[in-house]
Amino acid sequence: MIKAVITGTGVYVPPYQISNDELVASFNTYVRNYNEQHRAEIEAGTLPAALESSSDFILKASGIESRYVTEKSGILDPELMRPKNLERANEDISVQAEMAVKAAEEAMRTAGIEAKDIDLVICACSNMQRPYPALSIEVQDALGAGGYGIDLNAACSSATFGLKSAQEAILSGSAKTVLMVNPEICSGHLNFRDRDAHFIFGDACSAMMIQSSDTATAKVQFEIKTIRLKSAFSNNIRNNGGFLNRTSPETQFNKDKLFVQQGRRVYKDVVPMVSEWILAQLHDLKISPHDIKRYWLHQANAHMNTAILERILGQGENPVIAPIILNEFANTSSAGSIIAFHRYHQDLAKGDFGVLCSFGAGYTVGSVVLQCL
Ligand code: CO8
Repeated sequence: MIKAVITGTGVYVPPYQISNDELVASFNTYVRNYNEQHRAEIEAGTLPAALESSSDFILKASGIESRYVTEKSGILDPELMRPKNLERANEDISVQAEMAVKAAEEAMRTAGIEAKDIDLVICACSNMQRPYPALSIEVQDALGAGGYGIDLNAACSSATFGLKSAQEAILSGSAKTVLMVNPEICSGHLNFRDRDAHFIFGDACSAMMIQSSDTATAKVQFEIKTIRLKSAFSNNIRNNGGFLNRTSPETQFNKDKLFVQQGRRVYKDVVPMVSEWILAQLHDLKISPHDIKRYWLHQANAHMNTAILERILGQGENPVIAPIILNEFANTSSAGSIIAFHRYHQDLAKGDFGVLCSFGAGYTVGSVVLQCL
């Protein structure tokens, strides 16, 4: 019987890294300038003073130490606080497609396949830099892949939702070789003036090759045993940026047109949701959570992953069982759990089980049980 197997992964790491100290220095300069500019209103009590950020808080609250970004100078400029000049001419490959191509090339090398073998490209990520033509089709063209491309967005769970589409395409016979890419430019939709969130995200792109077991030749393969997806509507993570913004020019650049969240609420809602979801899936497969060699969890907050592990295993933080990459990358949305898989799967032996799980805006949860072949 044909199975869907993961045969290769790749990760593109953007060229610039920003430490917490660098980010906080820029943010605090902005705060001091803002308070100076609004001194009269602040002293009159008609405007609250802006509060400074701190590296200590960021590390303690989230576990994040640094992040990679596609463009650094604009983000750290206290007058701008956004990446700059990331748009290109139509004749040139777009920034997001370019990072996808780089990650894809590594995944293809690992899987031992050529672009012409690909018959489906799925671009799955939180934000596409344009509505159309689909980014997946641009990636398909840049690689010289065949078949067709589709774009898919399920926020931080885009990659696991994308894996489900890849698995279904393979099992139904509509594709043999699927490339899934997750090019995340989170810095493009992060409000670097928002003290609650300015430190949360980074940029990166992950890629996965998913193949039909009858044609896969890679030495290391992971069978996709089951994938369970869940969504439950919530306004606690939201971004109102979109094509209707221009119909209300007076609010076009309001703060809600970038990433906004109720972080505490998200934490409290998502931890039980995810742990119950994984436990139910493993129960139905008759696999004990203790027999899972590795949990590649979504990389948003290190404490969140510890709390989920506590509920699943009765014990918390464990970098071997549930590796953390968010200390270096911050939250890279859909790419996070795939980067964790990419870096920490080589030591698994034939027969070992692992769980790849994402969660985020929507809310969405995607849990994938894998077995090393
Ligand atoms: N520096 C210093 N102090 C601060 C700062 C700061 N930068 N920010 C807040 N504080 C202060 C607050 O003012 C508060 O002070 P007080 O106690 O005096 O009122 C105190 O610190 C505690 O504040 P919080 O309660 O807000 O802090 P938390 O401990 O809850 O930590 C976190 C905040 C880190 C945001 C945490 O709540 C968290 O990680 N929650 C989970 C969030 C999550 O997982 N979200 C998923 C989002 S990703 C997703 O779904 C994909 C979206 C698409 C991608 C978007 C790309 C841009």
